[in-house]
Amino acid sequence: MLPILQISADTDIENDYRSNTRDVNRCSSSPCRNGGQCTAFSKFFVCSCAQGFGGTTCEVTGADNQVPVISNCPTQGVTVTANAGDDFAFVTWPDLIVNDNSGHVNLVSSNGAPGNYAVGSRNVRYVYADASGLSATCSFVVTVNEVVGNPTVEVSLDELPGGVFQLDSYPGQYADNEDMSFIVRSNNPNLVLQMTFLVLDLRAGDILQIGSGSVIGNNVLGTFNGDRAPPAQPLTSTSNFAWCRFTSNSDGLSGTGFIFRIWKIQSRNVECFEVGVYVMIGL
Ligand SMILES: [Ca+2]
Ligand SMILES: [Ca+2]
Repeated sequence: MLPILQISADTDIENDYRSNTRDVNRCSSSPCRNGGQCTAFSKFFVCSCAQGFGGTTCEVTGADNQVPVISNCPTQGVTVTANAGDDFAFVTWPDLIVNDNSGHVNLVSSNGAPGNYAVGSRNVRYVYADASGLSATCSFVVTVNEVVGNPTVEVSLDELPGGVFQLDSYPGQYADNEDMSFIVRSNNPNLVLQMTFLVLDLRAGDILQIGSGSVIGNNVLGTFNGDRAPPAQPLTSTSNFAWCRFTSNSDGLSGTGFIFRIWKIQSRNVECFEVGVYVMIGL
């Protein structure tokens, strides 16, 4: 930490330039006391005082001339990616470690704290000061990035040749960081949809969710991952819409995904009216 520079009283630099400057070494009289380092200018000198000394000539003892030090400011910034579908994310950073030679620092101001932040970037700034008013600042940028997910794909079951719903990568393994949402509808509002698993091959943390209706995330009929066998009984929607959302994590572990068959039935009636095949393409 650099000591605070103390400037002598005669600091009229402009006049200094205008006058016929005599070649006088302003440090020749060793004006800086208590071990201070003198720097000479043509009409004044500057003392760089040793720790614990202050004043123009370092004559003041017991002075605090050391600014506080913040040792873990995240100057490179803090960046978080929001969960899929969210326009905010929880952002946190370590408690700042602030030290001062006096042993005491106070938080003067701050404009941020760990918590939820909206998508985008903003500056966060902390200012700490010691009892002498010497301050240290930690500023950094908090950034929340939005997941640019695939748009929800809505299809009519009538358009589907065969009723099989599967990842386009099947039988290969699905990729990391997938986030796909689909809505399947029957064009007949009097019919509901029934779904039966043919394959369920996911790894822990990779999740397939199936629900009733046309709002992704509402009226969940089942949530499946690698730890859970597919249900023996079909899943049945309560309207002519059903949705599914598949997300995979970033652990590099994947399976072949899933296949399920979708049927249109009359409500509370297991009679099959029609079967379609749907293969997810181009996601
Ligand atoms: Ca200090
Ligand atoms: Ca995985």
